[in-house]
Amino acid sequence: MTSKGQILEALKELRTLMTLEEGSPQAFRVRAYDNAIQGLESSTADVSAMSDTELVAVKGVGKSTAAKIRELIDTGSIKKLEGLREKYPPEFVNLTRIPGLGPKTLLMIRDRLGVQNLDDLQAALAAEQLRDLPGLGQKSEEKIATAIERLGLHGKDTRTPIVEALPLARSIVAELEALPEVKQADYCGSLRRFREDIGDIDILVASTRPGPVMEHFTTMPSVDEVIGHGDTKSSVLTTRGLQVDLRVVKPGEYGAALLYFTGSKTHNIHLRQLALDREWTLNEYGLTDVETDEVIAAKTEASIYKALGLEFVPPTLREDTGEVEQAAAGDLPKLVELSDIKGDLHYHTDLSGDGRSSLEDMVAAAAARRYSYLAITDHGEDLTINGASRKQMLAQRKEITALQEDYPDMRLLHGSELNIGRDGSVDYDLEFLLGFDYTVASVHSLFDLDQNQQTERVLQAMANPAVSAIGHLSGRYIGRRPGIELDLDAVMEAAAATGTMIEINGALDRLDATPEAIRIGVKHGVTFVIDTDSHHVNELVRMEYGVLNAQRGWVEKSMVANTWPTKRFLAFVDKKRG
Ligand code: DGT
Ligand code: CA
Ligand code: CA
Ligand code: ZN
Repeated sequence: MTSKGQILEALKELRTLMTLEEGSPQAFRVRAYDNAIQGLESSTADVSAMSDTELVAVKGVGKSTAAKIRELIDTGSIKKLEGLREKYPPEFVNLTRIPGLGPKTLLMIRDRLGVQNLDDLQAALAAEQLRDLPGLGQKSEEKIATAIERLGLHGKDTRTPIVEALPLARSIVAELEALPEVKQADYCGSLRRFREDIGDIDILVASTRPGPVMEHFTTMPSVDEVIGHGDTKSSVLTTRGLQVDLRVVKPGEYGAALLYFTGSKTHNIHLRQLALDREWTLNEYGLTDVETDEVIAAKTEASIYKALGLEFVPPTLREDTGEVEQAAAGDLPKLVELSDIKGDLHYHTDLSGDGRSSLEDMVAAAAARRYSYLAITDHGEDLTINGASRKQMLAQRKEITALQEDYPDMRLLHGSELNIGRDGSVDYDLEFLLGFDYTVASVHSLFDLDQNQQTERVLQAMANPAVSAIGHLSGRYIGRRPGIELDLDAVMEAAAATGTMIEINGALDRLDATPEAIRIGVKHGVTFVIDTDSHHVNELVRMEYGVLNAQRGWVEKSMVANTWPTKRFLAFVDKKRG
């Protein structure tokens, strides 16, 4: 059986490899895969059981993609995909993450210099070989070297951005859960802790019959190579070069195993110390009395924390940065949760050049989440191509006012996502800006300015009374574009002082502000807002990711403005506007 998750993984891989093959993400065939992926992601139908006609009827799926999906379902693989994998191995594909190395440039470098992987590329840089190639120069060499350094790509332990790992892990877990032998399955490790990048995926299964589970796991279509195969433990490498470890344990030991394999290692070591203090041992099988060999707790994580005299520590906090001490004192932060969220305040429609759903559809999608308020924030006029003119904004305001009548339970706010210029100025003029109900201002350009200049421009933007929040503070794309450099103490202090909210953007390839920045914000008493930055009705799910990232920054419900009732939220926004 081929699951929907497997189909989506295959299509995503095809999209990535076709970008190299065609030389551009804008190529017709690449966009065809993009459309198919988006169409399938928003369709609730069971793709794996569809006929060819039904497949083509899915929005975005063309004939040729439908044929490939059919081939995968019928034969377990796609010939085209296998050919592309041979041509572009994972370590080569990984190089596409480096800014400045587009597909065409990369292929030329491979062609001329035989560069196949990061080591080769660094050797070529060291030998100053890139500067002699067409379209490249000494400047490009420096830029590439800096990007490799700042993205932490060097070394053999390359990490995979969560945006690639999470869908794969969820798809594997869903598949394993469907096996009759499996009682429970979860991904654990750094992914469960919601780290932004992960070394490998760790999957845990509760079952009394590990054999068939192992068999299924090692023969999944996404498996390229089995690198370890035991009775209860296997490791595989996926076709995209990612390692996945599987461990099967007895149902009665599931909690202990989940705790152990979720980590972090330092959190585990701290817990084990607490166990030793009581003359107990803690390992992946349970919490045990050394003297009597009696098992004190093993079945659930909660029972183990309880026995150790600790509050339950959510996975997002398990990094041994003070959470064990606070759990012992009964003093863990009251973390924000998805169910606390009452609105979304960074939200695009197709009025933005990069928006892909209509105002009507976007508002309906928010209403389906039972939000109490929603700010529509299409791009301001300064963003070339994507921005909206004053005239367009005023027309949209009318539409929103009319639409409001259909949604008595959700307050619609008219906002805009402004662009922070080099000097910290933003789009339009103050009078026009104050005509909006709410704005979020973000950096969309000049990522290479130095720390002083970046800090100054963000401080200037926050001093603007019409700027309600700062969007995706660092501007990073995880593993692809390093964030801007900021004096975070200065920024967070000013955010608190001016009543400017700091956004926690839930886009899985951003997760921005970073947990480190957020924690500095918490220290300064900053008010946060958790947003999805949705450009399509599919993207509202990002709220869950934003909340998890907020938790990694130790954010409590009370610090998040969009957990507040409408009146209190609006009063906070209006206070800054004077
Ligand atoms: P990663 O894969 O580098 O993103 O990070 P993790 O945290 O997923 O680490 P991984 O995959 O090496 O191991 C998964 C979990 O297993 C880890 O978080 C804690 C546990 N673990 C692994 N090795 C040790 C160890 O030597 N001691 C203890 N106490 N726990 C370990
Ligand atoms: Ca791991
Ligand atoms: Ca592992
Ligand atoms: Zn946006």
